[in-house]
Amino acid sequence: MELITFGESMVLFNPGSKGPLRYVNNFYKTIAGAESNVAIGLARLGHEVGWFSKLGDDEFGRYIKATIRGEGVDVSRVRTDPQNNTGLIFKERFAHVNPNVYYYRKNSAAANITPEDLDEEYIKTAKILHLTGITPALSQSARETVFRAIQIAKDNGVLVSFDPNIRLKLWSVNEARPVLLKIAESADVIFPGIDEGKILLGMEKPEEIAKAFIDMGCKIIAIKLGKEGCYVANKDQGEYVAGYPVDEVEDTVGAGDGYAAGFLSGILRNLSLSECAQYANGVGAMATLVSGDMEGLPTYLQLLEFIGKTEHIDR
Ligand code: KDG
Repeated sequence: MELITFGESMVLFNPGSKGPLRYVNNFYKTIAGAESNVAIGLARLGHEVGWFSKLGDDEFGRYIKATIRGEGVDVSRVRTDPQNNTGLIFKERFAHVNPNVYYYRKNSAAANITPEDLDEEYIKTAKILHLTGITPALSQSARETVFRAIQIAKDNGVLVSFDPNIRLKLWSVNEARPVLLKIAESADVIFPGIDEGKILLGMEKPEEIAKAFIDMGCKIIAIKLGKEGCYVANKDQGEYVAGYPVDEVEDTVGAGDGYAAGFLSGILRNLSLSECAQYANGVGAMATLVSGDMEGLPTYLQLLEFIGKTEHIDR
């Protein structure tokens, strides 16, 4: 595998209309999950990727597994939990703000993941292990699983990639900060949003945030700046890379995962820091054009067309 990731995926009920959920009568069923979004993004870009989690022994769990498998992601290490349900998430859309999400995932099957659910041999085969800050927010055992996976990666020369993905509906800032900083210290590549830099480090300037993470031991820092693009740095250089403007944003949820998938594809293709950032900005922008957390993630050809590296032929 080029990349392995794990974390909770949920069945997402996406509303068929905007407005408060109590007035919404139609939903369509799809899937959500930061880590599976990244895995699907990379698979569409042509990479060999594995994702795993613990799913309930229920129809929703079977649906998630089949969907992710259908995207070409290896799901051979997914575990089933006969005792607990697959988590659910509802989205609520408004015209003027980012969508709200409502989680129904407390004590879900994925929250019951433990270090014993890790297949050490499998993780060892990867070039990159990708983690997010959502998993350690789920439960104490999920947190322990993240740290055990990091240990396996570190012992076997697997690059650790980390998206802090702070979710304040799952834990408080005071609970999250020390845990996420501890993971950041082990990360080789980190993808903080600019707001997350502020929450984690109390800093606002991308250059300062990048330096703080480099001083912690991170090798590549890619700071997401929304539609402005990103600031990327390593110990020798730092630069702003402009985003790709889009006319009609459909759904911002999942854009950060698209960004990570684009960047990691660049790393797997041995591209320069600025090329990785262009891929990341491109995939992140494309993810916002389609409703749903992963539906808008492009194929490699679609990405190259979008960022102007090849021509689009439509007929
Ligand atoms: O990054 C997008 C994810 O946040 C979304 O797909 C759902 O994983 C999810 C979460 O926990 O919020």
